[in-house]
Amino acid sequence: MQDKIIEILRSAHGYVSGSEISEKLGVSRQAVWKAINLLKEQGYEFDSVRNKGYRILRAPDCISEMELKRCLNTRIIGKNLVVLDSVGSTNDYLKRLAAEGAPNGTVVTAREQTKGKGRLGRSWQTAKDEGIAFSVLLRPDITPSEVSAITPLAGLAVCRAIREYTALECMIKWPNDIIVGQKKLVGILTEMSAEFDAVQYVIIGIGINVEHTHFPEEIAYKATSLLLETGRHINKNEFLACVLKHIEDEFTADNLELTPGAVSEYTDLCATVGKNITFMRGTRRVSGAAVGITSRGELEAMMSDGTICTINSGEVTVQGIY
Ligand code: BT5
Repeated sequence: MQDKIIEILRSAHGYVSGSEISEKLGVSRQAVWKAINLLKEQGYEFDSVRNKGYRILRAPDCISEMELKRCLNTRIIGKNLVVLDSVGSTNDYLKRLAAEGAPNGTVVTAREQTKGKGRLGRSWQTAKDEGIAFSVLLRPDITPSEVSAITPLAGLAVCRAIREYTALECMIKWPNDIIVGQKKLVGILTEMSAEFDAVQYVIIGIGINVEHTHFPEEIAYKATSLLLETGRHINKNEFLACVLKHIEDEFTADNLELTPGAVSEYTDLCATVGKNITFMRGTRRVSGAAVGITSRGELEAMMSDGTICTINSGEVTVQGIY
């Protein structure tokens, strides 16, 4: 009923009285009043005038199921949508749903994560309503060796969405960060469940810093947010819908390789390519120059002897970036 009330108020020019709403919905005025109070709790603000009725002043700033659904323009990604107030990790929550058979494209997002995860046991900080944290479930028909393209494809989609929505010239730090200048704006954590030679599902978890003006001391030197970079507040629901649309456009192809066009776009947006890097080769840390990206999303490095080495995972340190 709450979504219907919002629809009625949005399509009206001016105020709509409680009795008009209750008539339209076939419910009591008391029920309308209760629903309006619930909407207030979710962050909606109304102007209510005696003898005139209600008018929406403001939709919530925070991620809200109703607002996000209103903005969504996708066919698959987010059609099954779970919006939580608080969760340990959206990736872990979605893993449980995936095990219970949740469909391809299911999205879990939360206003707050209390145990947000980075890679290799590291943590991801998401204070309430400051960032956007969400996870997308994919059930692609691929083998585990093809999974390496997923994080770069997701990075490309998020980078495009940020550029389109905010005009910010963000770049990708291979394989899973989006940066502005030398600071991290977005982190991506891809996890998969595979059996023998088949991938059962993949979960792409994405954390975007949006409203932060301060970060905990240990990451303050290397973290940034959309607000810090643009000086502007954005509508989080509209922006997340835009990111999900770009993710859908990237992941609806059967083949999860980067097309030649995507390789060239990624290379242009990749802050790692063209830089000196160090990375682990077996048990040794070696250095080289990042020269390109393969169609599987791997990083190519030229070694001092002129040979090309392909890196598909692990820690890469880029000279000049955190
Ligand atoms: C990542 O790992 O960057 C992956 C982050 C993925 C977060 C999303 S949020 C939704 C979903 N649910 C989850 O539980 N996780 C995913 P990594 O490359 O390992 O980077 C982690 C490191 O980034 C930390 O050790 C910190 O140094 C730094 N860091 C933590 N929080 C940050 C933040 N908000 N902004 C910038 N840097 C941060």
